[in-house]
Amino acid sequence: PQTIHLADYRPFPFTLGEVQLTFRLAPAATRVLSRFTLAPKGGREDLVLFGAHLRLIRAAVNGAEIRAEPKDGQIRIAAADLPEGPFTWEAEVEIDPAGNTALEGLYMSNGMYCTQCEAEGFRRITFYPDRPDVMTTFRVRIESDLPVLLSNGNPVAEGPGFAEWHDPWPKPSYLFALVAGDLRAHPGQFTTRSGREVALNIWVRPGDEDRCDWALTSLKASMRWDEEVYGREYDLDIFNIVAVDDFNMGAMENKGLNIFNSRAVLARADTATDADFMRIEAIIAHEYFHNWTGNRITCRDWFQLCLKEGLTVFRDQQFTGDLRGAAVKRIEDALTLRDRQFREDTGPLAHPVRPSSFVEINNFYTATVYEKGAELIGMLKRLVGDAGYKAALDLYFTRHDGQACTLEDWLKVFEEATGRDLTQFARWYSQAGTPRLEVSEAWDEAGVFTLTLRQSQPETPDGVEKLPLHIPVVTGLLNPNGDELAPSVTLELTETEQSFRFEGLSTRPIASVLRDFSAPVILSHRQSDATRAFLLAHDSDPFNRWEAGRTLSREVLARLISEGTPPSADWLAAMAALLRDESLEPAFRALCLRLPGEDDMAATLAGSGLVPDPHHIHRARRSLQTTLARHLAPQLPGLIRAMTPQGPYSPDPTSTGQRSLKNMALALQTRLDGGAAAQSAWQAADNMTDQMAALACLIEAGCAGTALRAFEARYGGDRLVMDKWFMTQVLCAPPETAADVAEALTAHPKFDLKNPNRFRAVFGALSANHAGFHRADGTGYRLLADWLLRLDALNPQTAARMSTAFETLPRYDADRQAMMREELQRLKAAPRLSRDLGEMVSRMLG
Ligand code: HT7
Ligand code: ZN
Repeated sequence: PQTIHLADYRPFPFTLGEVQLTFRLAPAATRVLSRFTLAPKGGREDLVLFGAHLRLIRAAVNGAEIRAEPKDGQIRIAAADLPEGPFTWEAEVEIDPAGNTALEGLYMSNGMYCTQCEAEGFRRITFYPDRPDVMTTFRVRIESDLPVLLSNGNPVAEGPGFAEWHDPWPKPSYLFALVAGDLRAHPGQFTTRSGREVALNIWVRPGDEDRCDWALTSLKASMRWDEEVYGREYDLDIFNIVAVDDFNMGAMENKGLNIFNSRAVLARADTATDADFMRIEAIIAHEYFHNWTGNRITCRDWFQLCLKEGLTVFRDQQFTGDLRGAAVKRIEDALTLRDRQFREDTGPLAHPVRPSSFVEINNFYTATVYEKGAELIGMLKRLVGDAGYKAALDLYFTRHDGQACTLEDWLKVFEEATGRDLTQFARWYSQAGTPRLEVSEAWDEAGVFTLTLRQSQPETPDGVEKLPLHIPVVTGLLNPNGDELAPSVTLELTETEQSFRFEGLSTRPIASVLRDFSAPVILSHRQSDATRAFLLAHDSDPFNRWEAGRTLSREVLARLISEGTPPSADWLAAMAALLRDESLEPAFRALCLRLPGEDDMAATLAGSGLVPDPHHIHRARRSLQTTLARHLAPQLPGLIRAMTPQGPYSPDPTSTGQRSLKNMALALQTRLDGGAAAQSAWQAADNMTDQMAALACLIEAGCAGTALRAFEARYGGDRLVMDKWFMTQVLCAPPETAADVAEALTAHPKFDLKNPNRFRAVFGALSANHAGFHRADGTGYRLLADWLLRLDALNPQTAARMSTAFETLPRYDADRQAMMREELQRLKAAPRLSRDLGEMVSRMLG
């Protein structure tokens, strides 16, 4: 397969006029008629139009039929065969939405037509310059007897069997969308700050109308927030959201017609958990925010993906922080970053935030592009300050509206708006790998405290030479009595090693470094347990307060794993004190109580040169939980009672935080009573959050048979809730049986290989069950590889994404590595392996 390189970028040599599309919908034989003008930008060049899985019926230039030969996914018409000036291109193609299981292009889901065009799905709809830097307006006619016919922009005409839409905003083809089906609207309305009346609709399948309220509330909150915080208004008369069951990712920001995985839209107290409600709120916001950061200003080419994704993730994180509390949000984001992005960055799939080559772009919708991309925006904001950030964003929106941009354009607006030189900062975009930041301290009795910061960059598979990065390190100093000595400062580390002096101090301070997780680095700062406990009790920076506790817990667990050392009384006392401290938000206390996960511990051990044993880690973590539970036993029942919100279910931040602390306490209690409290919680649960928490405890306690049967009987017909039923059984299964449970579930009549949510429920859970997936006999590896092969034949994108379960291969012992390699080799050798999965497997094999 061909590798695409950033360095090979060439502008498209023609300017496009408005695109006219007519769709004559039929499940297995939809006709698509396209028509647009092309004007050479100067010079004479071949015309290249991409197309895949299309049956060409007819093509014409300036009305005259031509013989076009599709070859290797494109039609090329030699410059000599084209008119000299502007000309019109027309084509008619036939496509098969019902047979499209890849869920890219136009496909069918439960009798409904829908599209997914990012990144290169439009070429499965018609021949087109399917690249993000070709922007134009679209006029669309849909012919079908289905009652609801939607496309981008504003509706312009409708009648029996047809509808017409016009999108006045120039857009690239990846933002095109079409939906047709028997759908019901949950309507709403929004008035923009300049007085534009916008009709809002959440479109769902009949029966799902009562699960749309939360999505609509979240949408309105997002629209208001973007006006207030970024000064960005919505720009059409209508905004439609459609829920689809079969979908490869979370959602898609098509102009004026967002298409969502139904799990990222539908929620009701009895079907969705707090985590679901929060995820929906964040994804609705994310897709809506793309209207400006992605749609009005898009990417020149797919190497610039983080330009829209990093920025939009940063914006949705800010939104959630404003709505739900910035401290807890920052901790959750750091946890996600470390779990997913650090994991990617330390393995064979490491790549820079702006990659320089790819085989299949769908493989680069990664934690690095999204989450690390967002961290880079956060660092920029920190370096230029809030006012500088605002000035830069205002300049970005005015200068680049309607354009397809690069990261150079983005950094330039920051340089011009703030006068800062970002040449060194730009290295963050091209250097893969998680930097390490070592901190050492010196104190001299003359009252000078010196912090020495040293950065190092790991080697990564691309072999790129690493240069020092520009790292903002927010730092505070505390007095031994716990008071702050001065406001936090941002130390700017630009050399490999730099020392920063703090003078005129009367006593040796306690340093709180990398506050608010001000850079995506691995911090190594040798501090005693007593110092960490002090910071856990006193740090005014909530992130570092949590981080001190986290580091303590990680070290306690690491010592238990590697030396069998039981936890110190100090750690147990610190945890108990924290739990009792009612001045702390419940959500924060729950986060502090959460022990590092098994995968996290495997990464920690591997990072210190040890070979992690998944079973040993599992046993040690369980035993630490039990010890902690015993120590906290007197507090647990009271906490479970006190943290049960009264009144009807609400996903507000306070109730959500209370439930998370309550269910954390329930999990600990289960370590002591074998599931008795969980049994009562299961009976009493009046919402899905509590139900799922109790069910997980019952499975872990080995007494969930009745509950699982009752759950299935009650929710058997509910797709999204049944995903939870599939997922939780595998996730919470003991390591010895997780793969068997997963395999048995694939024989369940409701297991559906064509539905990515269901596949992810079973196999995402298997790879997340760390010790279960890494079972010593290799059954976890084999089962996943078997099913990846089956899925790849239908849906390469999701198969490739799920294959990342193997990305941690280099961490483990020789036997496990050999077994993982064997499975990857087996995949690689499979006939008809997709380009998507093929690229991932090759990269993981190195
Ligand atoms: N921009 C979108 C990324 C995307 C996608 C979404 C759904 C299905 C397939 C997809 N391929 C790429 C989603 C986002 O980041 O908002
Ligand atoms: Zn996005």
